[in-house]
Amino acid sequence: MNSPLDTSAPEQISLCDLTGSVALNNPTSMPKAAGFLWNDKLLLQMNSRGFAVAQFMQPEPAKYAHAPVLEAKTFIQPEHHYFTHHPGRFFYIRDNKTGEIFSLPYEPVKHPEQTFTFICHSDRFEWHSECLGLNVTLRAHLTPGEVCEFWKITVNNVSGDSRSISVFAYCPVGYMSWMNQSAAFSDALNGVVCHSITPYQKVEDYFKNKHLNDLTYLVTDADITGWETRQVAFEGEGGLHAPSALTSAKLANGASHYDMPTAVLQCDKNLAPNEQHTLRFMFGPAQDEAEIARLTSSYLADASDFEDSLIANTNAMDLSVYGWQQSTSDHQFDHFVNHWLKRQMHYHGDVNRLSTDPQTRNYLQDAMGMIYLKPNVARKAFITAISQQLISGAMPDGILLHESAELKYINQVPHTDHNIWLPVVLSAYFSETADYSLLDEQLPYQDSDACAPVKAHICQAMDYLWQARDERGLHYINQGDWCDPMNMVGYKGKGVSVWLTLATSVAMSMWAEILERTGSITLAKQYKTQADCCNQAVNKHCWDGDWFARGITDDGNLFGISADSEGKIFLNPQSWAMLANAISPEQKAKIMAAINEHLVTPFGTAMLAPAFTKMREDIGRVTQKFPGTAENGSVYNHAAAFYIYALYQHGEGEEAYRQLKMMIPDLDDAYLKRGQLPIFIPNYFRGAFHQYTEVAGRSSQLFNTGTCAWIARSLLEGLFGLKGTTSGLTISPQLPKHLTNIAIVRYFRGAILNIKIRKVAGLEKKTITVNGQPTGTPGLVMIESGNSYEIDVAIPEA
Ligand code: CEZ
Repeated sequence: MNSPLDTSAPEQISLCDLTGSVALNNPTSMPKAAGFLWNDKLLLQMNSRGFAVAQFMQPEPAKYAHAPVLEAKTFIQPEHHYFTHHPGRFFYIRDNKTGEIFSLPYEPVKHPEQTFTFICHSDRFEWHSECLGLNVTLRAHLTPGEVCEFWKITVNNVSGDSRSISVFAYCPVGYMSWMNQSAAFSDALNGVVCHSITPYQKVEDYFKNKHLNDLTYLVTDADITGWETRQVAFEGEGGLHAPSALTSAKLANGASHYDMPTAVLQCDKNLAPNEQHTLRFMFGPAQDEAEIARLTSSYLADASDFEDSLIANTNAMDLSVYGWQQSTSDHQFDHFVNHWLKRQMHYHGDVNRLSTDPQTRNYLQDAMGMIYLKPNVARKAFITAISQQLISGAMPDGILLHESAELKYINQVPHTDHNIWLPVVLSAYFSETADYSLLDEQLPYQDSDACAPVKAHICQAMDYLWQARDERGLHYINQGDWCDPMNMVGYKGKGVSVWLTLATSVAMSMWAEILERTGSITLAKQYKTQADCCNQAVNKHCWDGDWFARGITDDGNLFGISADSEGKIFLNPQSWAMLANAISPEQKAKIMAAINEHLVTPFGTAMLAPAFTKMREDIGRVTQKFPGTAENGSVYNHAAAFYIYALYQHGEGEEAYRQLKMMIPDLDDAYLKRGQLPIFIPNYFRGAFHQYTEVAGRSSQLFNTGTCAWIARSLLEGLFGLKGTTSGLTISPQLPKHLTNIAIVRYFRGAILNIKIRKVAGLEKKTITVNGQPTGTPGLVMIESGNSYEIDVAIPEA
């Protein structure tokens, strides 16, 4: 490992320079700490101790290793609970002379004397452990295009004596199906194959299911001395930390006939002092044995093919020449942004959270992150989404990404905000690319034969928002807006959302600006006037004295106000009032003070406070979530990111940076409380700081979140102040006091910009030179594709 980047980190965690990797050196200090790998068909979340959550696409998300009970089919859960029989990838090592065992990663044996390091690299997981005189390295990776996990274990005899050892690769497969499940060893494949039939009852499902990948395999290149495929026989009376099967010299080679399947392979080896032995395994789902045979011959016949599959993954995960690389005096922050933030943005835009019907708002905001990395991918996503608009102007609740995909779960609940995201994300797209030709693309509708240019589609989306307001000019909420579980504010058809009214205003202003830039002056004026009307309506009906209310219920009650004992203040209406420019300077000061007083916690800014402790039937199921989790008053990072962006829009760079650092903090002991490695921004940290102080700050461990695209936008447009114009870029950085010098390499419209921003004492106004020459218009730099530019920006120190 490289030298640690920062010594202020708690000793359990270390960052490695250049590689971007993060190491955890203790299996008990953050027991749920996890990382994730993905390709376009498969996602593998591994926690440091060996538990796994894996999903693959066929094309709907499915599992190939199951928990003992059939799980509800829904999004990957926050704060995942693990239990001994939870799916995992485990390797028992046995000293055949003494019978002693230990296991990697750490579960199930949890040997008290074993050393432990878990390293998350962007392309692989690695564990290092020493126990019983054996030094073991375990590695896992995926490779592009294959639905398969690649595991490699190397055991090195460091004891000084000759040793006889057995390695048992154990991948619990779990309860596959109540209709049909079995498992057996296959000589031809050199591994275990578990068979199942996905349960169904409707005859039409037979024809759909017969193409599913119902096999789960564990195959190896090693010489096998034994195997077991019955979970109960393997575990016996000993329990997973001391399986009965490991008390015999050789596994019983049992076949499972409707017993709960498992996959255990035994490999024996005599090791001379300092001799090491490497074994390779592949684990995953398949449709048939021919598919498994293809995988083994492609990757297990020759060790170099196995290594090449890792190189392919390393290359696929390398984002260094996309977007930007930053270098400031805040090394930990740079490290996170350059490696992990971009990776998480890429994950969202790449695989759409492993869904075939992403929620429209998620799909569009995830594509917003892609604008900065691969703008063509974002463009395609916008075209896909807009082509599914309804002729009424409404955007659907979810975007279908596959011909057989259907709107499921939350996408069957009518939400009212989807239209607003179009101009919001397009404004970022045009700033980044100036590709206004997108506006002229002729696109269809979901429910009509008509076709219209994108520009007309967006106007229709705005007009639809405009007519969905009540007599006061406030936007109806129906069964939810951005906040999914706020499902009972307006289900009777009257309730309105303050946030959505303000978001409508933001969308219309952003759209007006785009129209103005492309010469549609009259239309631009119309939408600008409509935005102002929204702002006036909110100010007239929903200002509570120190902040804005969150909405008005079906029964006409304002909520999210000082008179409420729970859910007094919500963050989103405040940030979006700032974004909508719906506030006076006095209101802004009041809002920021109220947020500081009621919502800021040591772990970030909560989404609402105090968290609800009982159901409010006029607000909805958000009030039933456990106080301080998810939308019920956690530090819901997506909402906190809106606030950060709003602060930058208002020139509040100092406070914006403080907020950013609460979300992406330096490594200090509070990390142990958060319980998460600094390799992604989680969906939330527990809030309800005053109500449940002891668990406040705990990470959801969930890496699905709209946050990252907004953090990227905040950094680029806000902190660095680099915003594209039709012909180039404006430069208006907002550096906090303690950052005096920053350097950014920015990949922008085919050019490479090497930008240095420095504060100069005594300087009166910003000066910019490009390749040594002062710029004509202050702050504006012209850019041509294919060129590279040295841009020096001097700003006053104040
Ligand atoms: O899902 C997210 C949605 O994917 O919640 C956000 C919303 O804007 C995103 O589009 C805020 O509500 O159904 C539930 O109760 C879930 O809690 C979801 O609301 C939530 C989860 O965080 C899953 O990511």
